Amino acid sequence: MTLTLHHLGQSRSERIIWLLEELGAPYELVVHKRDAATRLAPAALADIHPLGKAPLLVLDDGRALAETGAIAQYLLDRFDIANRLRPVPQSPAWPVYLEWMHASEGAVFLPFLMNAYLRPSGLMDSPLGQYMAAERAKILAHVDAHLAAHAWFAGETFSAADCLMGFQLEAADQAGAISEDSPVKDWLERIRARPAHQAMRQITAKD
Ligand SMILES: N[C@@H](CCC(=O)N[C@@H](CS)C(=O)NCC(=O)O)C(=O)O
Repeated sequence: MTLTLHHLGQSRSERIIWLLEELGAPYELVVHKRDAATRLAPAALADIHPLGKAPLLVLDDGRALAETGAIAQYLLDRFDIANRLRPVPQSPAWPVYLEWMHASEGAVFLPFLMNAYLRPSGLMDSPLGQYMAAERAKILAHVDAHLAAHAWFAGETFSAADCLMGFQLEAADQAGAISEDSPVKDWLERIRARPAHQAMRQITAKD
């Protein structure tokens, strides 16, 4: 039995496809379509894991693993023994890497995700909408300052932290939220030049 990744179209689970491609790990892919009206995941995902969200990684023994961060750590511990995609623990880059790995689904994700709920509800100018806009600006300033000083999220070397930050920043770029003089533009160009990112884009083009 091999690993099976359950991916939801146009979702954050594309980061795990990219990571699997970077690792060169063997996997089978199952693509699920969002409901056209609600944009929610189909019931098929809830048959695999109670939360019914993507990504889900079904392991060799049939256990379904949820949570992007946990899946990334599982894959790295299993397929990145040589630490190609993460700094060595105890190196100065290690805590920097850890912070961005967790920020990607933590502080960074929510203010961008809230756009998807607040905009259709006409709540962008509400107190919550204004709070989330201020949070997004703070996060983008933090990301800008980091990428102005370092080539990659973990420092001077590409790592899995770049994969985990990719979805949010590509979405922000698509929404026109990244200014032309932001170092994020250059980082986006460099991630898009990576063969594994291009392989992921070929797969997700059908989403
Ligand atoms: N914290 C989870 C979040 C998973 C999640 O919310 N996935 C979204 C994809 S962007 C989803 O499946 N949404 C569809 C739904 O909730 O029905 C993770 O890191 O994987």
